[in-house]
Amino acid sequence: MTGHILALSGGVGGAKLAAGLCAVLPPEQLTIAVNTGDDFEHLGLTICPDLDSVTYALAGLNDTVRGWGVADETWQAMGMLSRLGGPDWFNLGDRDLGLHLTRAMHLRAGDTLSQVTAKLTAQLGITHRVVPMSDDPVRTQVQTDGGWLDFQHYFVREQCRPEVREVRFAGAAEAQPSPDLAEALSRPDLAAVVICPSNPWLSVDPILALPGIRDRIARLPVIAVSPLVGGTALKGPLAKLMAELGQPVSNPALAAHYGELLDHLVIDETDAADAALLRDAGLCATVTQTVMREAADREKLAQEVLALVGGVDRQG
Ligand code: FO1
Repeated sequence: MTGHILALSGGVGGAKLAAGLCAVLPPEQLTIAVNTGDDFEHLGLTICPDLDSVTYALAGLNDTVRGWGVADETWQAMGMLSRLGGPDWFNLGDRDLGLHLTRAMHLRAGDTLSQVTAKLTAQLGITHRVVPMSDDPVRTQVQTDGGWLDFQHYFVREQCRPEVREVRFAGAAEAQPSPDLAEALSRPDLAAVVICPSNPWLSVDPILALPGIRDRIARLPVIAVSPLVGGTALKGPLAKLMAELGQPVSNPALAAHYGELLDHLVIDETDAADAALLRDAGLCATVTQTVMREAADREKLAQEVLALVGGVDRQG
């Protein structure tokens, strides 16, 4: 396959396919644009959970059991913070804090989020381009019976318990795509967009909400890997959220959400029956194993996705 690939990713689930793509594509052929709608300011630090999940996964530092943060983590700083009466609902491990303090230092010195991310990923030995979707603040918020909640308050503090009526991305309309995302989108050799198996409503929509992104992507082959497995989400609030937003928890509903943008949906073998429904709706569908337990699974899925690129017929 020739040409450049733009991958859109949220956190943990997306990071797995991002890692697979990095294993099979050289750095100059791949840009991974990451959702920053989950970001927030906490303890005077800028927390970027999805950027950090992708960074830790590509650096081989991620905690695969907990799903987020760094492996072999310790929690001494949190213990002290808690003892001192600080806000201890959001857990920042000692090693993770090292990254956050370094990011804070660079941001305070005037770096953009893109510049800091380039420095942090390079320091961790990552040669592929991991870029924030935007350097401007975009904040995902969910409407609940108790009013609008900032994303991490919903996700971590409230453990996704409140029913979600609506999702919005504060600041998205005024935000610009980051320079590296804009550059990837303007490349004449951009061959396809790969939407990683992240939550469409919470992790991919913030990227698509940036001005100009949908229009540009609509002219490219777009291949998404479904985050649904066996008719539900392996992790996270996707299934609960789809139901609360009045959607059937299914691949056809997920594809309908992406609408015209999407050309090809890759679905898990446990959902093979959805393929005919997707094809009836005019989409291409590929059935394979999308569950990525090991590096070999991630690479195999990445290879399978890339093999589809030539088969999607659109003009860039
Ligand atoms: N998720 C949790 O469920 N509890 C936490 O305390 C928590 C802390 C945390 C700290 C840094 C970081 O980068 C991520 C963290 N996450 C935590 C994960 C994160 O909030 C979510 O996985 C994403 O925002 C959803 O993609």
